[in-house]
Parts: sequence; C-alpha cells; structure tokens
Amino acid sequence: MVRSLIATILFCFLVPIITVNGDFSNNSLTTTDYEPVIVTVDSTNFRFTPSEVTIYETQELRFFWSDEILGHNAVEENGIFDSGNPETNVDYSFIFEVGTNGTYTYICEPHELMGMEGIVIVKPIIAESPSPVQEESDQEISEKSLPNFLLPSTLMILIFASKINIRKPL
Ligand SMILES: [Cu+2]
Repeated sequence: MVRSLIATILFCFLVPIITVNGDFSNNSLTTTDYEPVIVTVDSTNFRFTPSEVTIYETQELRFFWSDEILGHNAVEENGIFDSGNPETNVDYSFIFEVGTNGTYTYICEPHELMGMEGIVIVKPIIAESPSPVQEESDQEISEKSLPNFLLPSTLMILIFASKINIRKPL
C-alpha cells in the first residue's frame, strides 16, 4: 500500500515535468524577422541613401522615393534587378532568392557619372520558414510533440494499473 502510494506521488510529479519538456521544445524554434529594407534618394538628389545596405536572402529590398526634382532609377550592373525608366516617383521591390547571396552594385542611369550608385550585400540564410508561415509551422510542431509526453504517461498508467491488479488477490 505504501509502495503504490509512493508510486502514485512520483507519477503525479513526473507527468508535469514531461509535459513542460514538451512545451520547451516548441519555444526553442528560432525565427528571423524580415522587415523590408528601404533605399531612397537623399537631399542632394544625386545619391542613394543608405548607399550600402546589408540584407538576407528572401528579405525585401525596396526602392522608394516620391516627388523628386529629377527622375531616378536603380539598375543592377548585371541586370539582376531594374526599377525601369527614371521616375520622380518610384516604388519598386526586389527579393533575392535563397542561394543568391553576394555583393551587388547598382546605379541610377541618368546620374551614373555623378556617382549615383549603391551596394547591396546579400547574406545567406539557412532554409527556414519566413515569418508569414510561422503560425502554421508552430501548430504542426505542437501536434507532432504531443506523443512525446503522451506515450510515457500512458505507459506509466498501464504499469501502475497492472501492479494494482496483481496485488488485489493477495
Ligand atoms: Cu539619379
């Protein structure tokens, strides 16, 4: 009787511990925040600002300016991206796919000789879910981790139940 009481107490302590471990594995998932990086034209009208940006693959690079005195564009030297004709209002976005990490130089075509150019440093990422699908993957993981603590608990219940059954005839 004392033994089964101790076993029951142990059981009550162990189940929450295993459950907490299950939850902890969910929290260890790391995420990267992918805010768009915006490049615009500075007050001199002949420079991009910032003139050098560092972004990650799959992160949005956005060229944005409005009501400029002169028309500008952003053209990568190898044609990787191209905002089109020079305009006083531009809102153009480009995303570097996974595997395209590297350093890219771009110019403003009408003001190339004035030194209107910029650099984009693209860093590689380890393939992981970007933030928009994060909620889905969290759900999947919590579903998958359920058996992690349910299985040991079920086994323990079965073991205790069988012990009680053996003792009863004595
Ligand atoms: Cu320009």
